[in-house]
Amino acid sequence: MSPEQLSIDIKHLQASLAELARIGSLPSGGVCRLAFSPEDKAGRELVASRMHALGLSVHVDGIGNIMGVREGREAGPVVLTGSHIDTVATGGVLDGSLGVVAALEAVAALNEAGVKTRLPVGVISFANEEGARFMPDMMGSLFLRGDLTMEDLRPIAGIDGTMLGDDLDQYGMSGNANLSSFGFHSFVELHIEQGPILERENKSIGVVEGVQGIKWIEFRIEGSTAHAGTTPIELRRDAGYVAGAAVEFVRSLATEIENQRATVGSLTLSPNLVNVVAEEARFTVDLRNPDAKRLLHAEKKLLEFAEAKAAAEGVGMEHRSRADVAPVEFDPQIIALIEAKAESLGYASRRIISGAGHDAQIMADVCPTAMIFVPSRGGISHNIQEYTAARDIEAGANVLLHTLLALAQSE
Ligand code: HGY
Ligand code: MN
Ligand code: MN
Repeated sequence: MSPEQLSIDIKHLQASLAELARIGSLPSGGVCRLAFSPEDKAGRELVASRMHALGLSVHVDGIGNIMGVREGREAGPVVLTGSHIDTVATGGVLDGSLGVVAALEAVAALNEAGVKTRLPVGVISFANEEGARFMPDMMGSLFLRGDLTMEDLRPIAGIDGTMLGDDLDQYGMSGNANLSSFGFHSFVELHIEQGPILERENKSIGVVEGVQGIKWIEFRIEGSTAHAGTTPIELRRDAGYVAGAAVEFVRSLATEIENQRATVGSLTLSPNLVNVVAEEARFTVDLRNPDAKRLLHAEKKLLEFAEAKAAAEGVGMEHRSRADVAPVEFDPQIIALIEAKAESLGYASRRIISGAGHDAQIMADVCPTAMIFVPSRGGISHNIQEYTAARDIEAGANVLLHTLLALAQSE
Protein backbone atom coordinates (compact mmCIF):
# COMPACT_ATOMS: atom_id res chain seq x y z
CA MET A 1 0.00 0.00 0.00
CA SER A 2 1.38 3.41 -0.93
CA PRO A 3 1.54 5.97 1.93
CA GLU A 4 -1.06 8.04 0.09
CA GLN A 5 -3.56 5.18 0.54
CA LEU A 6 -3.10 4.96 4.31
CA SER A 7 -6.19 5.40 6.46
CA ILE A 8 -7.17 5.33 10.10
CA ASP A 9 -8.83 2.26 11.64
CA ILE A 10 -11.92 4.15 12.91
CA LYS A 11 -13.27 1.11 14.78
CA HIS A 12 -10.04 0.80 16.74
CA LEU A 13 -9.98 4.57 17.33
CA GLN A 14 -13.49 4.48 18.77
CA ALA A 15 -12.65 1.48 20.93
CA SER A 16 -9.60 3.34 22.27
CA LEU A 17 -11.69 6.44 22.98
CA ALA A 18 -14.23 4.28 24.82
CA GLU A 19 -11.49 2.58 26.84
CA LEU A 20 -10.07 5.95 27.90
CA ALA A 21 -13.57 7.29 28.62
CA ARG A 22 -14.12 4.52 31.16
CA ILE A 23 -11.45 6.17 33.34
CA GLY A 24 -13.20 8.87 35.36
CA SER A 25 -16.55 8.12 33.71
CA LEU A 26 -19.53 9.92 35.27
CA PRO A 27 -22.77 8.03 36.09
CA SER A 28 -24.76 10.26 33.72
CA GLY A 29 -22.19 9.93 30.89
CA GLY A 30 -19.18 12.13 30.28
CA VAL A 31 -15.91 12.12 32.15
CA CYS A 32 -14.25 13.78 35.14
CA ARG A 33 -10.46 13.38 34.94
CA LEU A 34 -9.21 16.51 36.70
CA ALA A 35 -5.50 17.14 36.30
CA PHE A 36 -3.17 15.32 38.71
CA SER A 37 -6.04 13.24 40.14
CA PRO A 38 -6.05 9.42 40.45
CA GLU A 39 -8.23 9.34 37.32
CA ASP A 40 -5.69 11.47 35.44
CA LYS A 41 -2.94 9.13 36.62
CA ALA A 42 -4.87 6.09 35.39
CA GLY A 43 -5.48 7.79 32.03
CA ARG A 44 -1.77 8.57 31.66
CA GLU A 45 -0.86 4.98 32.41
CA LEU A 46 -3.23 3.82 29.67
CA VAL A 47 -1.73 6.29 27.18
CA ALA A 48 1.84 5.33 28.12
CA SER A 49 1.04 1.62 27.78
CA ARG A 50 -0.42 2.30 24.31
CA MET A 51 2.75 4.22 23.36
CA HIS A 52 4.94 1.28 24.48
CA ALA A 53 2.71 -1.17 22.57
CA LEU A 54 3.24 0.92 19.43
CA GLY A 55 7.01 0.68 19.85
CA LEU A 56 7.47 4.33 20.81
CA SER A 57 10.18 5.43 23.23
CA VAL A 58 8.31 7.08 26.11
CA HIS A 59 9.57 10.20 27.92
CA VAL A 60 7.98 11.98 30.91
CA ASP A 61 9.00 15.44 32.12
CA GLY A 62 8.73 17.17 35.50
CA ILE A 63 5.10 18.29 35.18
CA GLY A 64 4.06 14.93 33.74
CA ASN A 65 3.88 15.65 30.01
CA ILE A 66 4.17 12.22 28.32
CA MET A 67 5.77 12.01 24.86
CA GLY A 68 6.11 8.86 22.76
CA VAL A 69 8.62 9.06 19.88
CA ARG A 70 8.64 6.90 16.72
CA GLU A 71 12.09 6.92 15.15
CA GLY A 72 12.57 8.26 11.65
CA ARG A 73 15.19 7.33 9.10
CA GLU A 74 17.07 10.40 10.29
CA ALA A 75 17.55 11.65 13.86
CA GLY A 76 16.04 15.05 13.13
CA PRO A 77 13.54 17.31 14.95
CA VAL A 78 10.29 15.60 15.91
CA VAL A 79 7.06 16.06 13.97
CA LEU A 80 4.82 16.30 17.01
CA THR A 81 1.09 15.73 17.45
CA GLY A 82 -1.18 15.17 20.44
CA SER A 83 -3.37 17.05 22.91
CA HIS A 84 -4.48 16.44 26.53
CA ILE A 85 -6.45 13.82 28.49
CA ASP A 86 -7.26 15.88 31.58
CA THR A 87 -10.84 17.17 31.58
CA VAL A 88 -13.07 19.67 33.33
CA ALA A 89 -15.41 18.22 35.99
CA THR A 90 -18.28 18.05 33.50
CA GLY A 91 -16.11 16.80 30.65
CA GLY A 92 -17.07 15.05 27.46
CA VAL A 93 -15.20 12.05 26.09
CA LEU A 94 -13.61 13.96 23.21
CA ASP A 95 -12.15 17.27 24.48
CA GLY A 96 -8.39 16.60 24.34
CA SER A 97 -8.73 12.82 24.35
CA LEU A 98 -9.58 12.76 20.65
CA GLY A 99 -6.27 14.44 19.78
CA VAL A 100 -4.23 11.96 21.81
CA VAL A 101 -6.10 8.82 20.72
CA ALA A 102 -6.18 9.85 17.03
CA ALA A 103 -2.44 10.58 17.16
CA LEU A 104 -1.80 7.07 18.47
CA GLU A 105 -4.00 5.64 15.70
CA ALA A 106 -2.00 7.58 13.12
CA VAL A 107 1.16 5.92 14.44
CA ALA A 108 -0.60 2.54 14.35
CA ALA A 109 -1.46 3.14 10.68
CA LEU A 110 2.18 3.99 9.88
CA ASN A 111 3.31 0.84 11.75
CA GLU A 112 0.71 -1.30 9.98
CA ALA A 113 1.91 -0.10 6.59
CA GLY A 114 5.57 -0.39 7.57
CA VAL A 115 6.15 3.25 6.64
CA LYS A 116 9.46 4.65 7.92
CA THR A 117 9.26 8.44 7.79
CA ARG A 118 12.34 10.59 7.26
CA LEU A 119 11.81 12.50 10.51
CA PRO A 120 10.73 11.09 13.88
CA VAL A 121 7.03 11.38 14.73
CA GLY A 122 6.05 12.18 18.33
CA VAL A 123 2.78 11.83 20.22
CA ILE A 124 2.33 14.00 23.32
CA SER A 125 -0.24 14.06 26.08
CA PHE A 126 0.15 17.46 27.74
CA ALA A 127 -0.42 17.72 31.50
CA ASN A 128 -3.20 19.95 32.83
CA GLU A 129 -4.39 21.66 29.68
CA GLU A 130 -7.69 22.62 31.30
CA GLY A 131 -6.37 24.42 34.36
CA ALA A 132 -9.76 23.74 35.98
CA ARG A 133 -8.29 22.40 39.23
CA PHE A 134 -4.81 23.99 39.23
CA MET A 135 -4.55 27.26 37.27
CA PRO A 136 -3.27 28.27 34.73
CA ASP A 137 -4.55 26.30 31.79
CA MET A 138 -2.10 24.95 29.19
CA MET A 139 0.21 24.29 32.14
CA GLY A 140 2.03 21.37 30.51
CA SER A 141 2.83 23.19 27.28
CA LEU A 142 3.82 26.34 29.22
CA PHE A 143 6.26 24.15 31.19
CA LEU A 144 7.63 22.55 28.02
CA ARG A 145 8.10 26.02 26.47
CA GLY A 146 9.95 27.14 29.61
CA ASP A 147 7.47 29.83 30.72
CA LEU A 148 6.92 28.01 34.02
CA THR A 149 9.39 26.05 36.19
CA MET A 150 8.77 23.32 38.76
CA GLU A 151 9.53 25.95 41.44
CA ASP A 152 6.64 28.02 40.02
CA LEU A 153 4.31 25.04 39.74
CA ARG A 154 4.78 22.84 42.80
CA PRO A 155 3.41 25.41 45.31
CA ILE A 156 0.23 26.14 43.30
CA ALA A 157 -2.89 25.45 45.40
CA GLY A 158 -5.80 23.75 43.68
CA ILE A 159 -9.43 24.85 44.00
CA ASP A 160 -9.77 22.00 46.51
CA GLY A 161 -6.89 23.28 48.65
CA THR A 162 -4.37 20.59 47.66
CA MET A 163 -0.85 21.55 46.56
CA LEU A 164 0.15 20.61 43.04
CA GLY A 165 3.57 19.28 44.11
CA ASP A 166 2.01 16.97 46.71
CA ASP A 167 -0.27 15.39 44.10
CA LEU A 168 2.60 15.02 41.64
CA ASP A 169 4.58 13.16 44.32
CA GLN A 170 1.68 11.15 45.68
CA TYR A 171 0.71 9.78 42.28
CA GLY A 172 4.23 9.60 40.89
CA MET A 173 3.48 11.60 37.76
CA SER A 174 6.79 13.43 37.49
CA GLY A 175 9.62 12.32 35.24
CA ASN A 176 12.98 13.88 34.48
CA ALA A 177 12.99 14.06 30.69
CA ASN A 178 13.73 17.37 29.01
CA LEU A 179 11.30 17.17 26.09
CA SER A 180 12.54 20.37 24.46
CA SER A 181 15.94 18.71 23.95
CA PHE A 182 14.37 16.58 21.19
CA GLY A 183 13.76 19.63 19.03
CA PHE A 184 10.42 20.03 17.24
CA HIS A 185 9.93 20.30 13.48
CA SER A 186 6.22 21.09 13.76
CA PHE A 187 3.15 20.50 15.90
CA VAL A 188 -0.35 19.60 14.67
CA GLU A 189 -3.25 19.10 17.10
CA LEU A 190 -6.58 17.48 16.27
CA HIS A 191 -9.40 18.76 18.50
CA ILE A 192 -13.17 19.13 18.52
CA GLU A 193 -14.37 22.64 17.63
CA GLN A 194 -16.40 23.02 20.83
CA GLY A 195 -18.50 25.59 18.96
CA PRO A 196 -21.38 25.57 16.43
CA ILE A 197 -19.76 26.76 13.19
CA LEU A 198 -18.64 23.55 11.42
CA GLU A 199 -21.90 21.77 12.14
CA ARG A 200 -23.94 24.78 10.98
CA GLU A 201 -22.04 24.84 7.67
CA ASN A 202 -21.95 21.05 7.36
CA LYS A 203 -18.15 20.94 7.21
CA SER A 204 -16.20 17.92 8.51
CA ILE A 205 -12.91 19.74 8.88
CA GLY A 206 -11.95 23.07 10.47
CA VAL A 207 -8.59 24.39 9.25
CA VAL A 208 -7.62 26.41 12.32
CA GLU A 209 -5.79 29.67 11.55
CA GLY A 210 -5.27 30.78 15.14
CA VAL A 211 -6.58 30.96 18.71
CA GLN A 212 -8.05 33.90 20.59
CA GLY A 213 -6.32 35.35 23.64
CA ILE A 214 -7.28 34.38 27.20
CA LYS A 215 -7.14 36.23 30.51
CA TRP A 216 -8.24 34.63 33.83
CA ILE A 217 -8.53 37.03 36.77
CA GLU A 218 -9.29 35.89 40.32
CA PHE A 219 -11.02 38.38 42.68
CA ARG A 220 -11.36 38.41 46.46
CA ILE A 221 -13.78 40.93 48.01
CA GLU A 222 -13.61 41.51 51.77
CA GLY A 223 -16.56 43.09 53.57
CA SER A 224 -18.10 42.25 56.94
CA THR A 225 -20.86 39.98 58.14
CA ALA A 226 -24.03 41.63 59.38
CA HIS A 227 -27.61 40.72 60.25
CA ALA A 228 -29.69 40.50 57.07
CA GLY A 229 -32.77 41.82 58.86
CA THR A 230 -31.60 44.57 61.15
CA THR A 231 -28.66 46.13 59.26
CA PRO A 232 -29.66 49.19 57.19
CA ILE A 233 -28.23 49.23 53.65
CA GLU A 234 -26.00 52.25 54.31
CA LEU A 235 -24.26 50.38 57.16
CA ARG A 236 -23.47 47.28 55.12
CA ARG A 237 -20.13 46.24 53.62
CA ASP A 238 -21.68 43.56 51.44
CA ALA A 239 -19.12 41.47 49.50
CA GLY A 240 -21.94 39.51 47.86
CA TYR A 241 -23.48 42.67 46.43
CA VAL A 242 -20.16 43.80 44.87
CA ALA A 243 -19.58 40.34 43.39
CA GLY A 244 -23.08 40.33 41.95
CA ALA A 245 -22.56 43.75 40.40
CA ALA A 246 -19.33 42.47 38.85
CA VAL A 247 -21.13 39.48 37.31
CA GLU A 248 -23.59 41.86 35.68
CA PHE A 249 -20.74 44.08 34.44
CA VAL A 250 -18.83 41.11 32.98
CA ARG A 251 -21.86 40.32 30.79
CA SER A 252 -21.94 43.96 29.58
CA LEU A 253 -18.29 43.64 28.47
CA ALA A 254 -19.29 40.73 26.21
CA THR A 255 -22.13 42.74 24.65
CA GLU A 256 -20.25 46.03 24.28
CA ILE A 257 -16.79 44.94 23.04
CA GLU A 258 -16.50 43.36 19.57
CA ASN A 259 -15.80 39.58 19.58
CA GLN A 260 -15.53 39.65 23.39
CA ARG A 261 -16.31 36.60 25.55
CA ALA A 262 -16.61 37.18 29.28
CA THR A 263 -17.60 34.62 31.92
CA VAL A 264 -17.87 34.35 35.68
CA GLY A 265 -17.60 30.58 36.07
CA SER A 266 -16.88 30.29 39.77
CA LEU A 267 -18.29 32.36 42.63
CA THR A 268 -18.26 31.55 46.36
CA LEU A 269 -19.64 33.64 49.23
CA SER A 270 -18.81 33.25 52.86
CA PRO A 271 -20.30 32.50 55.29
CA ASN A 272 -22.85 31.66 52.56
CA LEU A 273 -25.87 31.79 54.89
CA VAL A 274 -29.36 32.96 54.09
CA ASN A 275 -29.60 35.58 56.85
CA VAL A 276 -26.00 36.86 56.98
CA VAL A 277 -24.56 39.62 54.79
CA ALA A 278 -21.54 38.06 53.04
CA GLU A 279 -18.17 39.11 54.39
CA GLU A 280 -16.17 37.52 51.56
CA ALA A 281 -16.71 36.83 47.88
CA ARG A 282 -14.25 34.97 45.66
CA PHE A 283 -14.87 34.76 41.93
CA THR A 284 -13.04 34.28 38.65
CA VAL A 285 -13.47 36.09 35.35
CA ASP A 286 -12.55 34.42 32.03
CA LEU A 287 -12.01 37.03 29.26
CA ARG A 288 -11.32 36.05 25.64
CA ASN A 289 -10.83 38.02 22.43
CA PRO A 290 -8.99 37.32 19.17
CA ASP A 291 -7.72 40.92 19.29
CA ALA A 292 -5.03 41.59 21.94
CA LYS A 293 -5.91 45.30 22.26
CA ARG A 294 -9.61 44.64 22.82
CA LEU A 295 -8.74 41.94 25.38
CA LEU A 296 -6.54 44.40 27.29
CA HIS A 297 -9.31 47.02 27.11
CA ALA A 298 -11.85 44.58 28.53
CA GLU A 299 -9.52 43.73 31.42
CA LYS A 300 -8.89 47.44 32.13
CA LYS A 301 -12.63 48.26 32.17
CA LEU A 302 -13.31 45.32 34.48
CA LEU A 303 -10.63 46.33 37.00
CA GLU A 304 -11.78 49.97 36.96
CA PHE A 305 -15.38 48.90 37.58
CA ALA A 306 -14.46 46.52 40.40
CA GLU A 307 -12.28 49.13 42.13
CA ALA A 308 -15.00 51.80 41.96
CA LYS A 309 -17.76 49.44 43.15
CA ALA A 310 -15.64 48.15 46.04
CA ALA A 311 -14.77 51.71 47.12
CA ALA A 312 -18.42 52.76 47.00
CA GLU A 313 -19.42 49.78 49.19
CA GLY A 314 -16.47 50.28 51.52
CA VAL A 315 -15.11 46.76 50.98
CA GLY A 316 -11.57 45.56 50.29
CA MET A 317 -10.80 44.13 46.85
CA GLU A 318 -7.79 42.09 45.67
CA HIS A 319 -7.31 40.58 42.22
CA ARG A 320 -4.60 38.54 40.54
CA SER A 321 -3.99 37.17 37.09
CA ARG A 322 -4.29 33.37 36.88
CA ALA A 323 -3.80 32.94 33.16
CA ASP A 324 -2.71 35.33 30.44
CA VAL A 325 -2.18 33.89 26.95
CA ALA A 326 -1.94 36.12 23.87
CA PRO A 327 -3.91 35.45 20.68
CA VAL A 328 -1.82 33.47 18.17
CA GLU A 329 -1.79 32.99 14.41
CA PHE A 330 -0.75 29.52 13.21
CA ASP A 331 1.81 28.68 10.54
CA PRO A 332 0.47 29.52 7.04
CA GLN A 333 2.27 26.57 5.39
CA ILE A 334 0.85 24.01 7.79
CA ILE A 335 -2.58 25.62 7.47
CA ALA A 336 -2.32 25.27 3.69
CA LEU A 337 -1.11 21.66 4.04
CA ILE A 338 -4.08 20.70 6.25
CA GLU A 339 -6.46 22.39 3.81
CA ALA A 340 -4.87 20.54 0.86
CA LYS A 341 -5.06 17.18 2.66
CA ALA A 342 -8.72 17.74 3.54
CA GLU A 343 -9.38 18.54 -0.11
CA SER A 344 -7.44 15.55 -1.50
CA LEU A 345 -9.20 13.23 0.95
CA GLY A 346 -12.56 14.62 -0.15
CA TYR A 347 -13.61 16.30 3.10
CA ALA A 348 -15.47 19.65 3.14
CA SER A 349 -13.50 22.17 5.17
CA ARG A 350 -13.42 25.85 6.12
CA ARG A 351 -10.93 28.03 7.89
CA ILE A 352 -11.75 28.95 11.46
CA ILE A 353 -10.38 30.71 14.56
CA SER A 354 -10.44 28.74 17.81
CA GLY A 355 -12.61 30.13 20.59
CA ALA A 356 -11.16 27.65 23.07
CA GLY A 357 -7.60 27.68 24.35
CA HIS A 358 -5.29 24.84 23.34
CA ASP A 359 -1.72 23.65 23.88
CA ALA A 360 -1.16 24.48 20.21
CA GLN A 361 -1.56 28.14 21.23
CA ILE A 362 1.61 27.75 23.32
CA MET A 363 3.45 25.48 20.87
CA ALA A 364 2.99 28.11 18.13
CA ASP A 365 6.00 29.90 19.66
CA VAL A 366 8.07 26.69 19.78
CA CYS A 367 7.70 25.43 16.21
CA PRO A 368 5.43 25.84 13.15
CA THR A 369 2.02 24.82 14.47
CA ALA A 370 -1.60 24.48 13.38
CA MET A 371 -4.78 22.63 14.35
CA ILE A 372 -7.47 20.50 12.77
CA PHE A 373 -11.03 20.79 14.08
CA VAL A 374 -13.97 18.45 13.72
CA PRO A 375 -17.57 19.50 14.40
CA SER A 376 -19.25 19.40 17.81
CA ARG A 377 -22.94 18.54 17.80
CA GLY A 378 -24.84 21.65 18.86
CA GLY A 379 -21.50 23.32 19.52
CA ILE A 380 -21.62 21.70 22.95
CA SER A 381 -18.49 21.04 25.02
CA HIS A 382 -17.35 21.16 28.66
CA ASN A 383 -20.62 19.27 28.97
CA ILE A 384 -21.29 15.55 29.17
CA GLN A 385 -23.44 15.78 26.03
CA GLU A 386 -20.31 16.50 23.94
CA TYR A 387 -20.53 14.47 20.70
CA THR A 388 -18.97 14.23 17.24
CA ALA A 389 -20.22 11.87 14.53
CA ALA A 390 -17.93 8.91 13.70
CA ARG A 391 -17.59 10.03 10.07
CA ASP A 392 -16.23 13.38 11.23
CA ILE A 393 -13.87 11.76 13.75
CA GLU A 394 -12.60 9.53 10.93
CA ALA A 395 -12.21 12.56 8.65
CA GLY A 396 -10.23 14.48 11.26
CA ALA A 397 -7.99 11.54 12.06
CA ASN A 398 -7.29 10.85 8.37
CA VAL A 399 -6.42 14.49 7.71
CA LEU A 400 -4.13 14.35 10.75
CA LEU A 401 -2.46 11.13 9.50
CA HIS A 402 -1.75 12.56 6.05
CA THR A 403 -0.64 15.93 7.38
CA LEU A 404 1.85 14.20 9.70
CA LEU A 405 3.06 11.96 6.88
CA ALA A 406 3.68 14.96 4.63
CA LEU A 407 5.53 16.82 7.40
CA ALA A 408 7.62 13.81 8.42
CA GLN A 409 8.61 13.00 4.81
CA SER A 410 9.27 16.62 3.91
CA GLU A 411 12.84 17.49 2.92
O1 HGY B 1 -10.48 27.00 28.59
C1 HGY B 1 -10.26 26.55 27.47
O2 HGY B 1 -10.50 27.22 26.48
C2 HGY B 1 -9.68 25.18 27.28
O3 HGY B 1 -10.74 24.26 27.28
N1 HGY B 1 -8.73 24.87 28.30
MN1 MN C 1 -9.24 20.80 25.01
MN1 MN D 1 -11.45 21.95 27.46
